[in-house]
Amino acid sequence: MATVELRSDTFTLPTDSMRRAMAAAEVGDDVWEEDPTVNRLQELAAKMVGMEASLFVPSGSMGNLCAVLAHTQPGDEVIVELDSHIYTHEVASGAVVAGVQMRPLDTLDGRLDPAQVQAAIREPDIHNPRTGLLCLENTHNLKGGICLNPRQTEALAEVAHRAGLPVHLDGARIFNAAVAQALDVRELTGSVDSVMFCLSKGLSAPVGSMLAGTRAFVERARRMRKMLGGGMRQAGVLAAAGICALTENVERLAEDHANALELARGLQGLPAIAVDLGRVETNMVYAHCLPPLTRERFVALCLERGIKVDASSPGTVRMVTHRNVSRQEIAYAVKAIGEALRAEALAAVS
Ligand code: TLP
Repeated sequence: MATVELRSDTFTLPTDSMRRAMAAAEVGDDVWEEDPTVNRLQELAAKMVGMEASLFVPSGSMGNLCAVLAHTQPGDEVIVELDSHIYTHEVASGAVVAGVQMRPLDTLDGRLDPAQVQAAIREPDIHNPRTGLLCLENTHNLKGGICLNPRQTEALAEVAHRAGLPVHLDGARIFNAAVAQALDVRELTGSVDSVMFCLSKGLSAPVGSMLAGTRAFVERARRMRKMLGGGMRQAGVLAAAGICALTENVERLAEDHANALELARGLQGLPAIAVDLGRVETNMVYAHCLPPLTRERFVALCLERGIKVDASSPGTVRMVTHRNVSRQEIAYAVKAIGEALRAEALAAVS
């Protein structure tokens, strides 16, 4: 039985052109900043997001941590959204490694409100931690791949900047946000001080993320990357795939978004799950399991039919579309999941 891999866009496999570029890559020692392919990727990435410079990092998590380290002092407070990846899925690295305290703010859909951020900025007082950074996430993973638009990003950045705070954007899927809104990505990054984005998700590179900002910020982040053990040597073989990711695979993200909508439409209205079509803005579909259907049972029903879904959040199941899931596989998943849930519903009443 063929597998339909919907657990994450991190499962994308490198393209043929990436493999060719990797084999042919010119390389050097990147800790010495002498890998020409890494340097080319860093220049390209910085230009694409409208920043002075960028740094190739092994993962999105390391990129976010380097940003937190480079922007803050130990004891600072960092304003984050309650369900943000930085707060929930990075093993408390900000607390452990950067020595910062996270200040999580709850939202309905992942979009922080400027007034809420304003209210969370600490007054200078001997008792208070110093607010040191605002982190945003676009697209917002746990809230369903929801996008911030340029106006929302600017309004949030303005509140932070007025208080002298830098803004870091976890833009792991910032190109999904740009493509979904038919924008140049710079419209989403122009008002923030640093942005991390992943090459290894929908863009299909095997490894790596970029952290971009001012030249001075990137130099601080480079030291932090070295401290964390992320200084790589002949990393040009990986950077070559990253260049393909950015030059060949951005526009096609629209196909993933169309597939996610198709999947959500097909699952909507099935017994025992709830899918909010209004939240399907990019490449993710979250299905809430309604009792008596449990998340574990839903995952098992899918797996019996060769469909792999992600059950890492309580009560919900995540399905992510990407380059290695075709429209035919989406049609198969809709049909197979529909049949399974209808059979379950029938069994429950008989
Ligand atoms: N997200 C992964 C898992 O860690 C949940 C996924 O499968 O979606 N920011 C955001 C918004 C992310 O979604 C991720 C990865 C990261 C940062 C971290 O990137 P990596 O996995 O490269 O460390």
